[in-house]
Amino acid sequence: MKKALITGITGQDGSFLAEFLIEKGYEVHGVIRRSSSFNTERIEHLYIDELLKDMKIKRKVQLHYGDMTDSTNLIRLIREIQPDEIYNLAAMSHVKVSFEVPEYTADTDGIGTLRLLEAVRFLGYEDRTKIYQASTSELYGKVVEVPQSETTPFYPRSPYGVAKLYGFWITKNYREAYNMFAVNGILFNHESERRGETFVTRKITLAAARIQKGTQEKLYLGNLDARRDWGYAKDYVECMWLMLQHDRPEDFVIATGEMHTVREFTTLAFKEAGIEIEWQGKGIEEKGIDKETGKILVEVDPKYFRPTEVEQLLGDPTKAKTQLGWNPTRTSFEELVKIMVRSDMKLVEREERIRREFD
Ligand code: NDP
Ligand code: GDR
Repeated sequence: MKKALITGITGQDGSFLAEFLIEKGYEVHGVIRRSSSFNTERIEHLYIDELLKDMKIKRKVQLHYGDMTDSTNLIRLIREIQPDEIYNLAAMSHVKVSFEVPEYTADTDGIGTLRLLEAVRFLGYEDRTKIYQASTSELYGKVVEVPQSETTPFYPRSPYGVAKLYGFWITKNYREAYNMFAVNGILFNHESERRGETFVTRKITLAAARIQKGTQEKLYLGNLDARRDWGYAKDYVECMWLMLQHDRPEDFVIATGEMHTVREFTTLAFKEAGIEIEWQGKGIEEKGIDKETGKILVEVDPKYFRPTEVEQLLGDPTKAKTQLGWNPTRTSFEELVKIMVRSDMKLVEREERIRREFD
C-alpha cells in the first residue's frame, strides 16, 4: 500500500485529493494546524470519531498536528510516516490577504516549501519520496504572453505570488541539485462547492443563493473586469497525482484554456439562482440590477481592489493533455457555476431551517 502525506489537507484541494487517493488505495496522512475553532469540516467524513473507533473501523485518513513554519515537526512527521508521495498544498493562499501578512506568507508559502524539501534531503529520502509542489498561475501575474504555458516568463504581482515563485524555483533547484522527483503543478484557478467563502467565485454563489432566499440584501465586489481561467477543483487533483506517476519529474500547467470575467461569473450565478441581472454604469459606479424588480443587487466596493492586480490569466494545458492524457474540459464553466450555486442554495436552506428552529 502506497503512503501519501498531504499538507493543507483541510483546504479545498486537500479534501478532494485525500478522497481521490483513498479511492486509489493509498494510506493517506494529513497535516492539520491547531486551531481554536474546528478547521476539519471539509474532511470530517474521512476520519473517524471516538464512536467508530470502538467499532474498529479503519481510519480513512490519519491526521497529524504540524505547521509549514516548523522544520523539526516536518522532519519528525516524514520520518514517522515514510511517505512515498508528499503533496505540499499548505499555504496562506489568499492573494489580497497576502498584502496584509506578507512576511507570514513568505515564511509559509516560500520557506515552508524549502523546509519540506530539506526535511526529505536531511532524512536521505531523495530516492524514495516524490514531492508535488502546489504552484500557481499567480506566478505569471502581469501577463507578458497569452495564453500562458510552461515556457512563459513569470512576473508575480503580490506577496503571495512572489512567495510561490520562491517555492517554484526551490522545488526545481532541489530536483536538479539532488536528483529528487520534485515537481511543480502550475494550476490556474480552480473552484468548487468547497471553495473558501472569501474567494470571488464562492463569495458570489453564496450571495446569489442568500439574495434569492431573501437573507442577504446586496453583494459587494471589487474588480469586475478581472478575467480568470476557472476549472473544477475535483478534476484538478487528479493531475497532481498524474504528475507524480509520470516517468520523468517535470512541471505542468493545468488549466481549461477558457477565460471569463468576474462580471460573467456573477451574471451566470444569479441566473442559476433564478435572478436575471443587467449591468448599468461604469467603473466604481457599475451596478448589477435585478431586471424584474429594478433592485440594485451588486455594487463595487473599492476596498476589494488590490494594490497590484492580476488582470487576466489564461492557461495553455497542451503539455498536460498530451503527456499526462488529461482532459481539461471535463467540467465546463457553466457546469461549475451550476454545481456551486446548487450546493449553496441547499446550504442556505439548511441555515434558514436552523435559524427558524432557534428563533
Ligand atoms: P485553501 O486555502 O483552501 O487551503 C490551504 C490549506 O493550507 C489549509 O488546509 C490550511 O489550513 C493550510 N495551511 C495554511 N497555512 C499553513 C501553515 N502555516 N502550516 C500548515 N498548513 C497551513 O487552498 P486551496 O485548497 O484552494 O489550494 C491548495 C494549494 O494550491 C495552496 O497552496 C494554493 O496556494 C495552491 N493553489 C490554489 C489554486 C486554487 O485556485 N485553488 C490555484 C493554484 C494554486 P487551515 O484549514 O487550518 O487554514
Ligand atoms: P485569485 O482568486 O486572486 O485569482 O487567487 P480570487 O477569487 O480571490 O480573485 C479572483 C479575481 O477576482 C477579483 N475580485 C475579487 N476577489 C475577491 N476575493 N473578492 C472580491 O470581492 C472580488 N471582486 C473582484 C480579484 O481582484 C481577482 O482578480 C486564487 C487563489 O486560490 C490562489 O491561491 C491561487 O494561486 C490563484 O487563485 C490561482
